[in-house]
Amino acid sequence: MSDTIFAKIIRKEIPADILYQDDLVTAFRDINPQAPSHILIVPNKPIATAADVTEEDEAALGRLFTVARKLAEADGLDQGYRLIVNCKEHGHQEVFHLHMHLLGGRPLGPMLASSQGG
Ligand code: DGP
Repeated sequence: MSDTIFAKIIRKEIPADILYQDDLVTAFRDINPQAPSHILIVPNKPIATAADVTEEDEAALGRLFTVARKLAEADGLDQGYRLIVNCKEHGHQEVFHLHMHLLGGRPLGPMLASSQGG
């Protein structure tokens, strides 16, 4: 797959507010925050979308959740938060390097806008 902006952030070739990095995942603040806390947690391996995951990715994908929990605690999100993974066009995915959004710091409302229907 082609390189993405997130691959460059993981390799520290372009700046980002990196909060956490280990052998499997990297976490950094979203450049266009939709809530007081808006963090992206990404596998270091460039998996394009949620539709491309395989069993060999399970360790990194599990790590997304434990890092999300730690970063939520660090940001004081004790009243709760939302974890989102957008997938391809209908999921409104913009960066094709799988990532988990961690959003919190205010009531986030229903998951989808009701006017968009089912
Ligand atoms: P998605 O629609 O799920 O693919 O979300 C992509 C997110 O990535 C979006 O919330 C904005 C964020 N983003 C895009 N480019 C950059 C960047 O260069 N730096 C950072 N920190 N975030 C970015």
